[in-house]
Amino acid sequence: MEMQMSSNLSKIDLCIIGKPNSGKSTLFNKLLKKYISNVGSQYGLTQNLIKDQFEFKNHLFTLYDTPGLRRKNKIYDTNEEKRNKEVTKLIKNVEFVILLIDVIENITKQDFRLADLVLKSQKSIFLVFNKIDLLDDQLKFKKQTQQFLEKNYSKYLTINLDFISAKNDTKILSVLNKILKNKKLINSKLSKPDLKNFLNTLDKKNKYPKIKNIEIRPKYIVQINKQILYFKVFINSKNKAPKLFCRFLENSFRNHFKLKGVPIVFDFISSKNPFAN
Ligand SMILES: Nc1nc2c(ncn2[C@@H]2O[C@H](COP(=O)(O)OP(=O)(O)OP(=O)(O)O)[C@@H](O)[C@H]2O)c(=O)[nH]1
Ligand SMILES: [Mg+2]
Repeated sequence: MEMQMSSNLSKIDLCIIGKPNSGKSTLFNKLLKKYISNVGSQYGLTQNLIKDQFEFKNHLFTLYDTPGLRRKNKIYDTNEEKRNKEVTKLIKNVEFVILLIDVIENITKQDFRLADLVLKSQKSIFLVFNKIDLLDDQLKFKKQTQQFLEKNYSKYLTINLDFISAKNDTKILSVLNKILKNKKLINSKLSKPDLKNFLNTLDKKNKYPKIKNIEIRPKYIVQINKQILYFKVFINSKNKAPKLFCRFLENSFRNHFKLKGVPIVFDFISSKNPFAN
């Protein structure tokens, strides 16, 4: 009977990654409401992947705690290298990743590297700043972080941002709720008229980036049925779509359809004969 009940739950795989000491095991235990993974101020405490399950709003979460990930040039130990590879492999097998960042250290190059790794695997990523209880002015920190990333991080529209205290159980549920919302977004099906309307809106704005004086335009977009949001974009050029254009299209698309914080794959397809209609 119990087996049957749990099979009705929708499943979500979630892993927590981040630098050593960012509070991964603390968050892991809080989400599971039991002390499973050892917590401590000692650097590199967690040495193995730890896995457990919990239920939240009709969903069965499989949660993973992972060893802290340091920069490659700080690793002298083959065991640590092996552990890193395990985490990299795990990222490819889950849907959602929480990248935990200690607010006192703030975001570093290593965090951006880890975020890139997750985004390359086309997973949904939550950049979660932890230990906000240690801040004098939490609101100011949030605003500054948001503004900084919006300005300086080209993947800003692809990520989700949160601020928590794992230790004090502050705002942890809000992260879970956002993950559930995110899952719904990932399953969006956009209709043909909606996609056409998007192209019309772009045409009206007429702000296509010019590359060597040539304006590249999307002619047609079609959604392909896949596990993730996947679109084929046909363009009016026989050459490969330039990066500038790809970024322009992706950002416009995310803003138009309010698809922030989810992975989207755009497959740009050049025309054999760009002048044919
Ligand atoms: N003030 C404060 N301390 C926290 C918070 N979360 C974790 N800590 C502390 O940070 C230290 C590291 O916590 P862990 O959960 O062991 O960190 P970890 O990321 O699992 O570390 P590794 O396993 O070494 O990678 C511990 O001393 C925790 O008590 C928090 O929200 N606020
Ligand atoms: Mg740990």
